[in-house]
Amino acid sequence: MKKHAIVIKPSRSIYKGLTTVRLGLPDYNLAIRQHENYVKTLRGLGVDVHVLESNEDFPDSTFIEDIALITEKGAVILRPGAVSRQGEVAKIEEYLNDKFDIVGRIETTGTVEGGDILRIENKFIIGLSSRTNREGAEQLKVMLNDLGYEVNLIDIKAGLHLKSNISYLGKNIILVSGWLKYAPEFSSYNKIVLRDEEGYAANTFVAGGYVLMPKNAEHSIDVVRHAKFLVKAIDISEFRKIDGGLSCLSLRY
Ligand code: CIR
Repeated sequence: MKKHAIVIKPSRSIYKGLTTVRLGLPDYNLAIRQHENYVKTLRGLGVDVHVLESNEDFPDSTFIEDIALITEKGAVILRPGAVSRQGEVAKIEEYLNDKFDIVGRIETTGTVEGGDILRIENKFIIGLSSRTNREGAEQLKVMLNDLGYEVNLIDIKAGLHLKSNISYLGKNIILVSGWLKYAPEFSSYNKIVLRDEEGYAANTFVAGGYVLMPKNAEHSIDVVRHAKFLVKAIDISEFRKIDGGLSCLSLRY
């Protein structure tokens, strides 16, 4: 089980974050409180969380998952497809350099965002999206294959990232919504399917034996509990306003 996480505090410019939804502008003070609660919740579940100071020049920099990938065999520095996010990498690279064996970097003109990298046991599935291009995905595939992991690529049919609509909960079970419930690439998994209106709740992860779920996704929480999982619900309303889900707020390893 992943026992460690790195997070970055939200920046004051969070209201300028990229978004595809019309839920209003995030409130900085509330985002800070929700972020503190996210950290507290993870710590309460036994995760050792390292909190990095905010990266004020970058409104989306709290979504640290998009910038790097950490595996038990080494880390990869990613290269976001969103041009406004590419400068986020320097600060994280500096931090990770000291702590991890950096096995590679996605080089221009390849792009990969962590939201498009789904890990299922020893397999990685990389989504080709508006943020992750084939060149970047192929670069990452070579690096991960060299480390001994299996890698498959999948075309994203809808949503910002692959993981916007899917998470792996363990024991061959995936949580899915939207187009992914029909994707043949996932036909061999047992599925917990969420309603499309709460599709964002499919972006999550397991920590300390609990599935983290967004607080206002009540139907989804019931569905996951019904499937015999323990659920910890937390409020991330301010991050949702700029397309952020539970997984993108931390880099877990
Ligand atoms: C962006 O558009 O890049 C941010 N506003 C949201 C990133 C969310 N990242 C993720 O789901 N992995």
